[in-house]
Amino acid sequence: PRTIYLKDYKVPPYLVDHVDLRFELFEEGTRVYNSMEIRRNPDADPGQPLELDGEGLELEGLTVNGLPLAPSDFEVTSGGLRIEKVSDAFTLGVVTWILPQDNTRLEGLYKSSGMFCTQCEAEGFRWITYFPDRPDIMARFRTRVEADKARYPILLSNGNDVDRGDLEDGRHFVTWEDPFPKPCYLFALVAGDLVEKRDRFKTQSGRDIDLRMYVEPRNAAKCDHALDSLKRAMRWDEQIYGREYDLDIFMIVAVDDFNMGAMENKGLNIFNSSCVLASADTATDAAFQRIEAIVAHEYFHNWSGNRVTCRDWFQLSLKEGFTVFRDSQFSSDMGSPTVKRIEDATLLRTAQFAEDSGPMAHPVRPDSYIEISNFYTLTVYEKGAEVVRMIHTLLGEADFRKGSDLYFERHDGQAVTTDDFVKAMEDASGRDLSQFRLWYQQAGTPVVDVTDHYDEQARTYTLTLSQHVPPTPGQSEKQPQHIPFAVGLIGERGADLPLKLEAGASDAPRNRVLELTGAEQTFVFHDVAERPVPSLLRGFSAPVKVRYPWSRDQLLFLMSHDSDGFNRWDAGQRLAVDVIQSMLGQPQEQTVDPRLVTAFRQLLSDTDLDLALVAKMLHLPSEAYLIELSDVADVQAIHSARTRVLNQLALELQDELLACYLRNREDGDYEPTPEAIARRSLKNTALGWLLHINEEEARLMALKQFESATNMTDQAGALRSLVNSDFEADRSKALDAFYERFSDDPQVVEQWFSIQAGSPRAGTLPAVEALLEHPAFDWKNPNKIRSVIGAFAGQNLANFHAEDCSGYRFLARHILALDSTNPQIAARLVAPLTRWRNYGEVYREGMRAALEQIQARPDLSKDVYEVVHKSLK
Ligand code: HT7
Ligand code: ZN
Repeated sequence: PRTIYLKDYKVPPYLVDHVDLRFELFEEGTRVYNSMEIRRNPDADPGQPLELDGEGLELEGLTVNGLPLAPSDFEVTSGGLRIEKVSDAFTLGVVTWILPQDNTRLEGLYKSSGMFCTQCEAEGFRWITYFPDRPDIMARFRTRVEADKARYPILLSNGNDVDRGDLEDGRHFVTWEDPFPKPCYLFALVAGDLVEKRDRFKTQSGRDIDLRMYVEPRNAAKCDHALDSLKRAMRWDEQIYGREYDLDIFMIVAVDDFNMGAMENKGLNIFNSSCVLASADTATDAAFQRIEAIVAHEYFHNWSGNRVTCRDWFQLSLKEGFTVFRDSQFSSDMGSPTVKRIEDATLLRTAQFAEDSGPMAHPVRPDSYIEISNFYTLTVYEKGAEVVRMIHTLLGEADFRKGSDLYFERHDGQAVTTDDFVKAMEDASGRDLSQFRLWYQQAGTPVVDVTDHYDEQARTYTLTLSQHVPPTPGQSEKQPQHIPFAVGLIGERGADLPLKLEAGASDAPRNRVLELTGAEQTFVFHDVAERPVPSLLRGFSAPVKVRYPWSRDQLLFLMSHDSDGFNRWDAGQRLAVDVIQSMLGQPQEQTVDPRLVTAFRQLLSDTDLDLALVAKMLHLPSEAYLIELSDVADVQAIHSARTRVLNQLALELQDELLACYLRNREDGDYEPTPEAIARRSLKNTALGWLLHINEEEARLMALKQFESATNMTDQAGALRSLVNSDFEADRSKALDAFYERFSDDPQVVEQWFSIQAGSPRAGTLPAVEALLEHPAFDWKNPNKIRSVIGAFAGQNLANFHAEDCSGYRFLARHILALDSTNPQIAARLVAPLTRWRNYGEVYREGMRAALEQIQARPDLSKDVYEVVHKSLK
């Protein structure tokens, strides 16, 4: 397969101003009529041939200005269509025949539960018709959809519906016109027998927007939360970014078969059902929060992505990093900012740091790719969002807003680069971000080493920060980056001390963002009356690893005194990591440091603390994070050490856990408010811990909660606790009852699958293999694959990394089977094998053998080839 390089970017030789599409949808196939108004690009070298992308298309007709082209005037190539000689401006007509009903890749036009739908990002439009499928071609689209009226009463596309009517043979049509020029990756079409839920939104300038949500009839009662979230997002984007919605209609559609979470098609967002449908009895708190965030994310793309789009796919983070940053600000404003920050940092430190130190490591703006779908990564999305967040920190709220206003105004209707984004931020603020740009160019997670010195005589406290960025594939030498490093100093009585960078300064802040730009820098704080404990990288102000020789006593002190909620949590995590790591390979009888027990006892008993923060602090670091922290991971040893710590804590704190459970049980109607979510989280964590040690009273409480729960968080919480306990009879009874009750709800069945496949106790390999044979499992549905195979390989690490390597062989076998039906999903499943070099020998060899087995298959898709090949290099 061919590698595409950023350095080879050239402006397109031809532009498309207008596209007229007509879809004739039939059961046996779809005919697509495509008429494009094309003209030569005055900025490109003249005399170039016209090249259009196309995959899996049957060409039925080709005309220029209405006249058929002779076969000798064009060539159908493996990836498209080439016309050697064309005039400066002309209309090209293309007719193609495609088979959406056989499309299992879920790219282009396909069928999901009887409805037609599309997914065109990144390169799906080429599976629909011949077209220059690149984001810097922005055209106006007019789309006429024709289909059988009884089967497909709802026919949708982007923009406004401008015409509709009946046709012969029980068919009908609707014509849609999108006034905004857009790249073809934002094109969408939906046809189906769907119910419509309507709502309205009045914009800040007083325009009325029609909000419409389309779902299968059985899901009609699951739309309210998404529509409410949408209205909150629309209001928030007006207030915080001054962005108003631009069309008269905004549509959301839910589909069951979808490769990712959702898609921001102009005016017609398409969602994976699991990321948009919710009701109290079927969706957990986590799902409610995820839906609010994803609905907002897709809506925010209307400006950050659609009105201003990417010049090429190397610039993906331009829209994704910025939009994730915007959605995280939104979630933070809707709930608890500290908790949101903890969640974002956990994801980054567990999974993005792993990506950044593995064979697929790439910069936020990659330099090359084989298959762009493989670059919808945590680095592009989450690290990209952190990069925007650091700009926000460096510029401050007001200048950041000036920068975003300038960016939207300057580039409205254009396809631009991450550099254009940074330039707008520089121009609006007057700051020089030249060194900062390295965050887009250098892969790898910077490591910041911190040393300190307190001079009692001089009353100075000196912090020395040094940084290095480890080598990554293709980048052996790195330069120092521009790192905003927020700090505080905490005095003996637990208060923040003033931070004076000059002696005698008055009104010193108690929180400061130090700007680390050199390889090593020293910061001296004056008038420091007592030896402080440093609070480093407050709020996780940069996506870096910090190394400082904290003592356990210092961590305990930070856990209870740091005014920065994030660092309070972080101190607890570091302490727990230290304790678990010290138990690796130790005998069973080895006891846990009593100071950790005392700290957790305090957390459980202190009723004045912020409940949401306590709920987070009670979570021990995950096995995945402990693996990421190891140079050579021994998964079984990590699993065993972590389990022993959990068991001992639970045994010692039984009374407090029980009291916490009882205190946080609430009656009344379900509400997904931050306070109620925190209570349920605390209660279910306490229950889980108690069942982990097979506590009989907790067993009865779990059974009662399972039987009487009025919401899915409590129902699934009780089920998960039972499944993770040794009460085998209760576990299988509860699993059967749960399935019986919810078997006709695909989203709940997916939870049922993942609770089992992700459980170290219930999800042994034979049990997981049995789930794949279950009648509700469907190899064509990515959610089902993720909920069984993804949950097993991603969460159930003790069983996946079985020392006989059976987990790896299982995964390799299914990746190979999926490669021919859905290469995007197959390639994503390779991820758990890619970091084989960081594991102990048994694991390492087994993972490598699995990768080699996959690599040996001839005709691998580009998707799987790229990940496997780079992993073995
Ligand atoms: N921008 C969307 C990306 C997406 C996608 C990419 C590749 C293959 C399938 C896909 N479905 C959606 C989603 C987003 O970030 O908002
Ligand atoms: Zn996005």
